[in-house]
Amino acid sequence: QKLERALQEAIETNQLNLVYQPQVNIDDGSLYGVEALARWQHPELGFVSPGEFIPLAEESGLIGRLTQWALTTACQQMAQWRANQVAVPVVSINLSPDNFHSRDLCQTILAELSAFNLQPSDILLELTEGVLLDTNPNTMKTLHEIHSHGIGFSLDDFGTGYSSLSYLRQLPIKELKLDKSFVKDLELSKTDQALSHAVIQIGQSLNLKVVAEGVENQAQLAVLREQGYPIAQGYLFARPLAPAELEAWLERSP
Ligand code: G
Ligand code: G
Ligand code: NA
Ligand code: MN
Repeated sequence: QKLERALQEAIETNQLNLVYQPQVNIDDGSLYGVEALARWQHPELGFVSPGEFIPLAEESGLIGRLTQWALTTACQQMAQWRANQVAVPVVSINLSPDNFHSRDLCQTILAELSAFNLQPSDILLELTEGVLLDTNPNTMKTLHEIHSHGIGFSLDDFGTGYSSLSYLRQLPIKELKLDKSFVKDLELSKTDQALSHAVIQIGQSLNLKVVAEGVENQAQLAVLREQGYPIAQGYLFARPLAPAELEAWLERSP
């Protein structure tokens, strides 16, 4: 309850910030895009992890405002990078299932793009299976409405939980993210190698971009490259970075 109040205040007073994790083209190491991830540094409580405050935002009905804040902040940052000729091709923003219950999610997103003079292709929206399992009638309608404006979706944490292949038929998805649990022991586990292979096959057959998450070492990257993965994200390349850190990272990268 106390934390809930604090989170509400954090959203209102801009106490949250976004960090951006690079996603790299495996071929040449160039930047494919970045994923925006929320961080919360509370003046007394210190660092509160998103694993704690995102579920809290979802349970307490604050997720609509948190997402609105994330959309504004990410779009503003993207516009600033564009103005300063910092080459960030696209920013991925995480959405929660409840965001699709709002009747004006699509309008909200279009308004942010317009306010910062961005194109629909400048952002990508990350969905989790929770969105797909949702039986709220507004969810599919909103998803297709957003898609009709040329905004793309990425399916996060692919391969975990209940994410099923039939979603790939129903949904306007352009990207899959292989969950990091499959990458963790990839260089050691024949089973995980078989599974990551199956996922890239699906992606290639359906013409989807496939991003491998949680890549931490060269051995994992070698397996992914061999299997034909085009894009990777993980500590091997960079942790999630503050904007100035990302700019410095870009100066050093190919
Ligand atoms: O950054 P980290 O990997 O610790 O994030 C933990 C979890 O919080 C991940 O599942 C991530 O998707 C989620 N998360 C981080 N930032 C946001 C956000 O802005 N919105 C939503 N909905 N989830 C987020
Ligand atoms: O649920 P989602 O996939 O959005 O969560 C991304 C989370 O993974 C973030 O909290 C981010 O900090 C974390 N992350 C990013 N790169 C790595 C990595 O290489 N290894 C591990 N273990 N976690 C990572
Ligand atoms: Na994500
Ligand atoms: Mn993920």
